[in-house]
Amino acid sequence: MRTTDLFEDSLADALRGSGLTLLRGFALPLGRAWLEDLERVTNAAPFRHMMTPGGQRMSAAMTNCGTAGWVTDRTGYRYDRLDPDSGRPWPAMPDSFATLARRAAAEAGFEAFEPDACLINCYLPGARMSLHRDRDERDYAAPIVSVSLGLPATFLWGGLERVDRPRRIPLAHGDVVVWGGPARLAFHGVAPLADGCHETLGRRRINLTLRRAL
Ligand code: MD3
Ligand code: FE
Repeated sequence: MRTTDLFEDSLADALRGSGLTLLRGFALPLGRAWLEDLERVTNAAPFRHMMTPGGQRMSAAMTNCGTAGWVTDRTGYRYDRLDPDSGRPWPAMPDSFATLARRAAAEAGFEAFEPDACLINCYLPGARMSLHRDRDERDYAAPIVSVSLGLPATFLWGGLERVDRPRRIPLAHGDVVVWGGPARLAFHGVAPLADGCHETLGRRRINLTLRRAL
Protein backbone atom coordinates (compact mmCIF):
# COMPACT_ATOMS: atom_id res chain seq x y z
CA MET A 1 0.00 0.00 0.00
CA ARG A 2 1.29 3.41 -0.98
CA THR A 3 0.76 5.15 2.39
CA THR A 4 2.75 2.38 4.07
CA ASP A 5 5.60 2.90 1.65
CA LEU A 6 5.65 6.63 2.40
CA PHE A 7 5.71 5.90 6.12
CA GLU A 8 8.52 3.38 5.71
CA ASP A 9 10.49 5.86 3.56
CA SER A 10 10.31 8.64 6.15
CA LEU A 11 11.11 6.14 8.91
CA ALA A 12 14.16 4.96 6.94
CA ASP A 13 15.27 8.60 6.63
CA ALA A 14 14.92 9.13 10.38
CA LEU A 15 16.85 5.96 11.14
CA ARG A 16 19.80 6.65 8.84
CA GLY A 17 22.89 7.19 10.97
CA SER A 18 20.94 6.80 14.21
CA GLY A 19 22.46 3.47 15.28
CA LEU A 20 19.07 1.77 15.04
CA THR A 21 18.64 -0.74 12.19
CA LEU A 22 15.19 -2.08 11.41
CA LEU A 23 15.21 -5.42 9.58
CA ARG A 24 11.61 -6.02 8.56
CA GLY A 25 10.71 -9.72 8.47
CA PHE A 26 14.31 -10.79 9.11
CA ALA A 27 13.16 -13.59 11.43
CA LEU A 28 10.75 -14.98 8.80
CA PRO A 29 10.06 -17.72 8.10
CA LEU A 30 10.61 -18.92 11.64
CA GLY A 31 11.36 -22.61 11.42
CA ARG A 32 9.27 -24.91 13.55
CA ALA A 33 12.51 -25.80 15.35
CA TRP A 34 12.91 -22.17 16.38
CA LEU A 35 9.51 -22.04 18.08
CA GLU A 36 10.21 -25.40 19.70
CA ASP A 37 13.46 -23.98 21.10
CA LEU A 38 11.47 -21.06 22.52
CA GLU A 39 8.97 -23.43 24.10
CA ARG A 40 11.75 -25.54 25.60
CA VAL A 41 13.20 -22.45 27.26
CA THR A 42 9.88 -21.17 28.61
CA ASN A 43 8.97 -24.62 29.94
CA ALA A 44 12.28 -24.85 31.84
CA ALA A 45 12.08 -21.22 33.07
CA PRO A 46 8.43 -20.11 33.01
CA PHE A 47 7.37 -16.50 32.42
CA ARG A 48 6.83 -14.50 35.61
CA HIS A 49 5.90 -10.91 36.48
CA MET A 50 8.99 -9.54 38.20
CA MET A 51 8.89 -6.86 40.87
CA THR A 52 10.50 -3.47 40.25
CA PRO A 53 12.66 -1.87 42.95
CA GLY A 54 9.72 0.54 43.46
CA GLY A 55 7.43 -2.36 44.39
CA GLN A 56 5.33 -2.57 41.20
CA ARG A 57 4.89 -5.80 39.23
CA MET A 58 5.95 -5.46 35.60
CA SER A 59 3.02 -5.80 33.18
CA ALA A 60 5.10 -7.85 30.73
CA ALA A 61 5.97 -11.34 31.99
CA MET A 62 9.64 -12.26 31.59
CA THR A 63 12.12 -15.08 31.51
CA ASN A 64 15.67 -15.59 30.19
CA CYS A 65 18.07 -18.00 28.62
CA GLY A 66 21.83 -17.87 28.31
CA THR A 67 24.74 -17.58 30.73
CA ALA A 68 23.05 -14.68 32.49
CA GLY A 69 19.49 -13.41 32.77
CA TRP A 70 18.13 -9.94 33.50
CA VAL A 71 16.20 -9.80 36.76
CA THR A 72 14.56 -7.17 38.91
CA ASP A 73 13.40 -7.36 42.52
CA ARG A 74 13.09 -5.01 45.50
CA THR A 75 16.90 -4.73 45.65
CA GLY A 76 17.34 -3.49 42.06
CA TYR A 77 18.08 -4.55 38.50
CA ARG A 78 20.92 -6.92 37.61
CA TYR A 79 22.10 -9.82 35.48
CA ASP A 80 22.15 -13.09 37.39
CA ARG A 81 23.51 -16.49 36.35
CA LEU A 82 20.73 -18.16 38.34
CA ASP A 83 16.97 -18.04 37.89
CA PRO A 84 15.78 -16.69 41.26
CA ASP A 85 12.53 -18.70 40.98
CA SER A 86 14.30 -22.08 40.64
CA GLY A 87 17.76 -21.37 42.05
CA ARG A 88 19.18 -23.08 38.94
CA PRO A 89 21.11 -21.65 35.99
CA TRP A 90 18.94 -20.23 33.20
CA PRO A 91 18.33 -22.62 30.27
CA ALA A 92 21.17 -22.53 27.73
CA MET A 93 20.74 -20.17 24.82
CA PRO A 94 19.57 -22.22 21.81
CA ASP A 95 22.00 -22.07 18.86
CA SER A 96 19.08 -20.96 16.70
CA PHE A 97 18.71 -17.74 18.79
CA ALA A 98 22.43 -16.93 18.80
CA THR A 99 22.72 -17.59 15.07
CA LEU A 100 19.84 -15.28 14.20
CA ALA A 101 21.26 -12.55 16.48
CA ARG A 102 24.73 -12.85 14.97
CA ARG A 103 23.36 -12.61 11.41
CA ALA A 104 21.18 -9.60 12.27
CA ALA A 105 24.04 -7.81 14.03
CA ALA A 106 26.35 -8.42 11.06
CA GLU A 107 23.66 -7.05 8.71
CA ALA A 108 23.67 -3.88 10.84
CA GLY A 109 27.47 -3.61 10.71
CA PHE A 110 28.35 -5.29 14.03
CA GLU A 111 30.68 -8.18 13.27
CA ALA A 112 31.41 -10.92 15.81
CA PHE A 113 28.44 -10.25 18.12
CA GLU A 114 28.33 -13.04 20.71
CA PRO A 115 25.23 -12.75 22.91
CA ASP A 116 25.45 -14.31 26.37
CA ALA A 117 21.99 -13.28 27.61
CA CYS A 118 18.51 -13.40 26.09
CA LEU A 119 15.66 -11.66 27.89
CA ILE A 120 12.25 -12.88 26.75
CA ASN A 121 9.24 -10.62 27.33
CA CYS A 122 5.64 -11.77 27.00
CA TYR A 123 2.92 -9.12 26.54
CA LEU A 124 -0.79 -9.85 26.79
CA PRO A 125 -3.27 -7.22 25.54
CA GLY A 126 -2.88 -4.08 27.69
CA ALA A 127 0.67 -4.87 28.81
CA ARG A 128 3.30 -2.21 28.15
CA MET A 129 6.82 -1.17 28.97
CA SER A 130 7.51 2.36 30.14
CA LEU A 131 10.40 4.44 28.82
CA HIS A 132 13.76 3.24 30.09
CA ARG A 133 17.35 2.68 29.04
CA ASP A 134 19.15 -0.68 28.99
CA ARG A 135 22.26 0.03 31.00
CA ASP A 136 22.83 -3.02 33.19
CA GLU A 137 25.22 -4.53 30.63
CA ARG A 138 28.96 -4.29 31.16
CA ASP A 139 30.02 -3.13 27.68
CA TYR A 140 27.86 -0.68 25.70
CA ALA A 141 29.99 -1.24 22.59
CA ALA A 142 27.99 -4.43 21.90
CA PRO A 143 24.61 -3.93 20.20
CA ILE A 144 21.28 -5.35 21.36
CA VAL A 145 19.24 -7.41 18.91
CA SER A 146 15.47 -7.55 19.35
CA VAL A 147 13.14 -10.11 17.72
CA SER A 148 9.38 -9.44 17.72
CA LEU A 149 6.94 -12.35 17.52
CA GLY A 150 3.16 -12.62 17.61
CA LEU A 151 0.84 -9.62 17.90
CA PRO A 152 2.05 -6.30 16.46
CA ALA A 153 3.18 -3.56 18.84
CA THR A 154 4.04 0.11 18.79
CA PHE A 155 7.61 0.61 19.82
CA LEU A 156 8.48 3.98 21.39
CA TRP A 157 11.89 5.27 20.47
CA GLY A 158 12.98 8.28 22.49
CA GLY A 159 16.19 10.21 22.31
CA LEU A 160 19.13 10.21 24.66
CA GLU A 161 17.22 12.44 27.12
CA ARG A 162 14.07 11.25 28.90
CA VAL A 163 12.21 14.39 27.78
CA ASP A 164 12.78 13.78 24.03
CA ARG A 165 9.42 13.03 22.41
CA PRO A 166 9.43 9.35 21.42
CA ARG A 167 8.87 8.31 17.83
CA ARG A 168 6.31 5.54 17.31
CA ILE A 169 7.57 2.57 15.29
CA PRO A 170 5.18 -0.28 14.44
CA LEU A 171 6.75 -3.71 14.86
CA ALA A 172 5.24 -6.89 13.45
CA HIS A 173 5.84 -10.62 13.75
CA GLY A 174 9.32 -11.43 12.44
CA ASP A 175 10.72 -7.90 12.61
CA VAL A 176 14.24 -7.61 14.00
CA VAL A 177 15.79 -4.41 15.39
CA VAL A 178 19.49 -3.88 16.06
CA TRP A 179 20.56 -1.07 18.42
CA GLY A 180 24.11 0.01 18.75
CA GLY A 181 26.47 2.94 18.64
CA PRO A 182 24.68 6.24 19.19
CA ALA A 183 21.30 4.54 19.84
CA ARG A 184 22.59 2.08 22.43
CA LEU A 185 21.59 4.23 25.42
CA ALA A 186 18.43 5.73 23.93
CA PHE A 187 15.21 5.77 25.93
CA HIS A 188 12.66 3.28 24.62
CA GLY A 189 9.45 1.54 25.57
CA VAL A 190 6.39 -0.28 24.27
CA ALA A 191 2.86 1.21 24.05
CA PRO A 192 0.02 -0.84 25.63
CA LEU A 193 -0.53 -3.91 23.45
CA ALA A 194 -3.72 -3.81 21.37
CA ASP A 195 -5.94 -6.86 21.50
CA GLY A 196 -5.83 -9.35 18.65
CA CYS A 197 -5.01 -12.94 17.79
CA HIS A 198 -1.88 -14.01 15.97
CA GLU A 199 -2.15 -17.14 13.84
CA THR A 200 0.74 -19.00 15.49
CA LEU A 201 1.25 -17.28 18.85
CA GLY A 202 -2.35 -16.42 19.75
CA ARG A 203 -3.28 -13.49 21.94
CA ARG A 204 0.20 -12.31 22.90
CA ARG A 205 3.42 -10.70 21.78
CA ILE A 206 6.79 -12.19 22.58
CA ASN A 207 9.96 -10.12 22.31
CA LEU A 208 13.45 -11.53 22.60
CA THR A 209 16.40 -9.24 23.25
CA LEU A 210 19.81 -10.76 22.71
CA ARG A 211 22.52 -9.03 24.67
CA ARG A 212 26.14 -9.12 25.69
CA ALA A 213 25.65 -8.71 29.44
CA LEU A 214 28.76 -9.98 31.22
C1 MD3 B 1 16.64 0.81 22.16
N1 MD3 B 1 12.04 -4.57 25.34
O1 MD3 B 1 13.47 -5.79 27.20
S1 MD3 B 1 13.02 -4.36 22.47
C2 MD3 B 1 13.69 -4.58 27.05
O2 MD3 B 1 9.68 -4.92 22.82
C3 MD3 B 1 12.89 -3.85 26.05
O3 MD3 B 1 9.94 -5.96 24.68
C4 MD3 B 1 11.14 -3.98 24.38
O4 MD3 B 1 13.01 -2.67 25.94
C5 MD3 B 1 10.19 -5.04 23.92
O5 MD3 B 1 14.55 -3.94 27.66
C6 MD3 B 1 11.85 -3.34 23.26
C7 MD3 B 1 13.95 -3.24 21.58
C8 MD3 B 1 15.09 -2.52 22.27
C9 MD3 B 1 15.95 -3.15 23.12
C10 MD3 B 1 17.05 -2.48 23.62
C11 MD3 B 1 17.30 -1.17 23.30
C12 MD3 B 1 15.30 -1.21 21.99
C13 MD3 B 1 16.40 -0.52 22.48
C14 MD3 B 1 18.45 -0.45 23.78
C15 MD3 B 1 18.66 0.84 23.40
C16 MD3 B 1 17.76 1.48 22.60
FE1 FE C 1 14.85 -2.06 26.96
